[in-house]
Amino acid sequence: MIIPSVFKNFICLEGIDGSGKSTQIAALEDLFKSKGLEVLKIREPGGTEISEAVRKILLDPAHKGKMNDITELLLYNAARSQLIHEVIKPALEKGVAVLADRFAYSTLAYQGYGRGLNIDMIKNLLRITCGNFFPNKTFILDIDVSLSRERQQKDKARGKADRIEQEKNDFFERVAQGYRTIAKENPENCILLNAANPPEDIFKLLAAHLDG
Ligand code: Z5A
Repeated sequence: MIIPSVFKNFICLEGIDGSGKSTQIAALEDLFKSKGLEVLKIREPGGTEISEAVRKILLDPAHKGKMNDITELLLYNAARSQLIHEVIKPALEKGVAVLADRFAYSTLAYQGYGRGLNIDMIKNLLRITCGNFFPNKTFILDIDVSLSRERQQKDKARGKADRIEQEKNDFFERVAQGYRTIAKENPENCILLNAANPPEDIFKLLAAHLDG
């Protein structure tokens, strides 16, 4: 674990694009609400005026081939820092459950394993960015790159691919493998789920882990 987690109801979903994070978060939101909990859904990068502005810079296809890897790393963390201080911290301190579509492990997977930046340097940066705020449980949706691509193509509602989505398959292979490594190295707070299964089956497993 990069940072010991303090808040029980801070849950994160991770995985490559199209692995089904949003689908599982919607089901998780229904479950939490049915238990009478107040729920806040967030997605990274984004969630505040400043973080959304940073998101635009990060994902703009016009910046393809121009953005330096360290610039990218710092921008993701700048967006995250703002989101933590403006939104996540006040919510958790009020007892609201926070459901995150991506958090710090995305940076380790994409900028660390995907781009090849130094893993220990990224972990140190994440400690600075996150302070005490780290998910209590992270569910990593594990999917083959080919299946994730298939799902994206079927998704007619999607517009033009963003800067990160335009990366080649070998980048996403490294990211997917990185997520498996993260799950293996952090068994106390990471659960790897097979995202090729039907959404209802994935959710049953996910919900069972919440009780444990
Ligand atoms: N990024 C980074 O590099 N570093 C960082 O620190 C952070 C992020 C925080 C943000 O993308 C990009 O930034 C992301 C990583 C990078 N880039 N990539 N690639 P985003 O926010 O725009 O989008 P996303 O998070 O990557 O993914 P998404 O499009 O929202 O996908 P998803 O939430 O994982 O999947 P979904 O929308 O739930 O499902 C996709 C489709 O599959 C949809 O049609 C579903 O109906 C279907 N689906 C879902 N589950 C299933 C199952 N189980 N079976 C069959 N079909 C399914």
